[in-house]
Amino acid sequence: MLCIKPCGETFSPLPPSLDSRLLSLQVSTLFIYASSDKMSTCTDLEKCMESLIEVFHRYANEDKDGASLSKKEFKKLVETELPNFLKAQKNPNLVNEMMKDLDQNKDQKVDFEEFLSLVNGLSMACERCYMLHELKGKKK
Ligand SMILES: [Ca+2]
Ligand SMILES: [Ca+2]
Repeated sequence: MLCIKPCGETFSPLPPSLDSRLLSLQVSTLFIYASSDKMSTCTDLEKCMESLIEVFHRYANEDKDGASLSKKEFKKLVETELPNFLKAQKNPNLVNEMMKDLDQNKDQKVDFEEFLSLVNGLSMACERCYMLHELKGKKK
């Protein structure tokens, strides 16, 4: 059973838009939760969050900088984790363009927050397809 576990002792700098005290409180709650024995009580959403964190770090940790994805790491993540999405695209330069779009602070790397905007965008697109599908199903 997957569950949120502590992922390290250091955290990347918090975006100024977030209340850092609130966030650290939430993080410590996650730590308490992970260290309890109730591993089987993880909800679907908690499992999703853990998967996002794990997938990101699986690729980000390939070089010395585990806090962000280099261009090479990002390419590998997209090719491995989003093969169907990639197959449906016809732009051979897509991965490079995605990276450029996501890299908000222009440091040539994709950090977790920037990675989340990819997940966010793709999830919203998928949800639209899901709704269309639902509507079609109801008309029948
Ligand atoms: Ca890295
Ligand atoms: Ca960046």
